[in-house]
Amino acid sequence: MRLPNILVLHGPNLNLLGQREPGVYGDSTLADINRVLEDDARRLNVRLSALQSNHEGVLVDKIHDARDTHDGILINAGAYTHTSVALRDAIAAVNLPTVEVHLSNIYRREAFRHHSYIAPVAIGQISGFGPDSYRLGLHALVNYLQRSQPDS
Ligand code: CA2
Repeated sequence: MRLPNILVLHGPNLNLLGQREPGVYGDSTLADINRVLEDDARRLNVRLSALQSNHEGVLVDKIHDARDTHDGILINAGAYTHTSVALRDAIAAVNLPTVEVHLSNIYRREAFRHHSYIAPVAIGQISGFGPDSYRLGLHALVNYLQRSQPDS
């Protein structure tokens, strides 16, 4: 039986985490977040690969490729959350269980951040817990996969 394989996607500007605006996004770097997720993945007995891109098309291509290689997607689409029909269509097209996460609570922020194009095609959304949003999202996604594919 092969282990479930999770794709973690980080969208634009998240490469700057820990280097700018610690008041909004905290002081963890993206490498810190990926390291914690990799530790959690080992404990949860799943495989995990992570990618950050500032380019919408790169993220779309990665989602398409995931159709044949991955079982679920954990995504912080960054600002593309609020703008990208292309990312939403890609997630809908591959039909992989997807959890949307945000470091900040997008509903406590500017009105333009309150709408997500991703949310309607995600199985759920976690927002506002800093790096723990990713960890909670990973646990939720793995639980979902175990419930839907109990023998894998
Ligand atoms: O809270 C989140 O995780 C967001 O997805 C972060 C996005 C923002 O556009 C969303 O509304 C909510 C922005 C990521 C930018 O990351 C930075 C990190 C350090 C310095 C500047 C930006």
